[in-house]
Amino acid sequence: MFYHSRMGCPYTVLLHQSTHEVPHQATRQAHQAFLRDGYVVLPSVFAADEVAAMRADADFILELIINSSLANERHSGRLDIRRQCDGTVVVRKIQPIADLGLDLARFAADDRLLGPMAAFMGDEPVLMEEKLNYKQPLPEIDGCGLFRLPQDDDRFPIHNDYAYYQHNDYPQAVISSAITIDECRADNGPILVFPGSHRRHVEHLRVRNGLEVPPGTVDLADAVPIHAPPGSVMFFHSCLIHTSEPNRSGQPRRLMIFSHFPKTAGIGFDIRNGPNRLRESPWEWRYQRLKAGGDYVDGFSLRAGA
Ligand SMILES: O=C(O)CCC(=O)C(=O)O
Repeated sequence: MFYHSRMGCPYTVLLHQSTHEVPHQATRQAHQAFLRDGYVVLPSVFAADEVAAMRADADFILELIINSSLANERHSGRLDIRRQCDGTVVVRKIQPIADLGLDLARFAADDRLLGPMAAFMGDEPVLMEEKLNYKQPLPEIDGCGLFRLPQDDDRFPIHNDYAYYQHNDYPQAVISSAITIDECRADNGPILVFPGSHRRHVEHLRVRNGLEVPPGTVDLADAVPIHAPPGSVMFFHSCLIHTSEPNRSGQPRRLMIFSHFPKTAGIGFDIRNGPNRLRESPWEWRYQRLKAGGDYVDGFSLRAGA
């Protein structure tokens, strides 16, 4: 297995062949890249059957959240969805998800994430939040009127994650790991990173779809697109400035992002996403009961029109 960082292919290093153990030397090199650039990519960490399990969970969760919204006539608080200017509806993100998909939940505790992260943070990583960024255009939905659908696309502003964390006093030592469920390519809105930008946090401005660094902080010409096959992992520092442009491929570009904090930071259990899980779960159970009792029939399917 190989990893790459800002230098791309010339800086490709053999990590491991077929085991899940990352040899010490390779971890050290990945750690150096992480310290220098604020991120490091390990390509093809997860095997094809594992990626298939992630896709199955992603589809299940998407159908669950749309159908639960339709059954309850209420926009799920987990769902970030938009109407693009061509009229198509796109799911940008569903958060949180670890209580909805067993395989995705298990991957949050996988040694292939925890091992490198423990080395990078010098502590035991503890899960703080998880989100699935779908960038997925949807087939037509009957009853779509109940959703709040801002006219917008699925881009992410130019930001770092610490801009959000600092409001809750979470430390800069949080590390995120983004697993590519689909290949990330030039045409599907891959993450773009600004190598070395993690060394200094800059205060952000509020923009229409989140927080953004002030104009002039970075030059888009310096952005490095993270192109990677399915099952790859990008580890990144909470202060690394990153962004992504709209997915123009017509296909999903799913990225599973886990964020872990160092245990010594002593952040409370599920303090970030727990309240949303508690708010949403009774509605999801109500949907299941309506469906089991024959009072609701799923109106949405990803296979419709396939
Ligand atoms: O999924 C993407 O393209 C970007 C994700 C991102 O910037 C975020 O979730 O903070």
